[in-house]
Amino acid sequence: MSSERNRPFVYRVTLTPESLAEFDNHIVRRLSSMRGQYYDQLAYEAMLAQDDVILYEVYEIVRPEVPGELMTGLSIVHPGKVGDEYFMTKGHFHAVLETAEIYHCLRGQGFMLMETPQGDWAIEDLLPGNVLYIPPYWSHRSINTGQEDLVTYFAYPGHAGHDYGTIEQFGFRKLVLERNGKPVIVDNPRWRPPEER
Ligand code: PAN
Ligand code: ZN
Repeated sequence: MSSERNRPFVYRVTLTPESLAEFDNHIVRRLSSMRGQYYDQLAYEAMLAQDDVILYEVYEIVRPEVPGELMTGLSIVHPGKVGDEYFMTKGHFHAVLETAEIYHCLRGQGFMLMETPQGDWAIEDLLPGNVLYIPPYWSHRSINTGQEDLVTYFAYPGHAGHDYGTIEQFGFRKLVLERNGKPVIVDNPRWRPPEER
């Protein structure tokens, strides 16, 4: 395949088993890889004792990690909650902060939570048909608030890289929780402003 990939190529995002088999990488993130990330740690441990469920999956078309290339693929966050906090991705800054990303929502419903190193934050709807443009410097986490898979198509620069450490340590400034059957945005008690870190 790789030699063919120095020429234009097509792949599909139809989510059929055949189309998913066209991707180079399939990354599976389970509950056990998110220790410390959900605010209700008792709910987390109780759930993990039952089953190490799959929270989300990523299908990637791998390209050289250099400026000028694009990393593209599908992100699929499954429906569910840990306590009253919705299933979500780990979230990250790009290692090269000066790199943007686009997400095109194909299915499901949810949010993208975003934050800058200075602590500015934003949240946008992920709904079918929406294209979200994430400018350079904004970390991002997708959150599934619906009853079905939240499927997004992403594209970002080949050299962007991923920095998970800051988010692992402090989380995002906000949490998205379910209250009376609806998503609400609340402060994350674990978060600290940059000057206090
Ligand atoms: C996406 C994400 C994907 C999984 O490809 O990597 O949605 O989220 P985490 O990487 O936070 O686990 C992307 O934003 N790449 O840069
Ligand atoms: Zn990214």
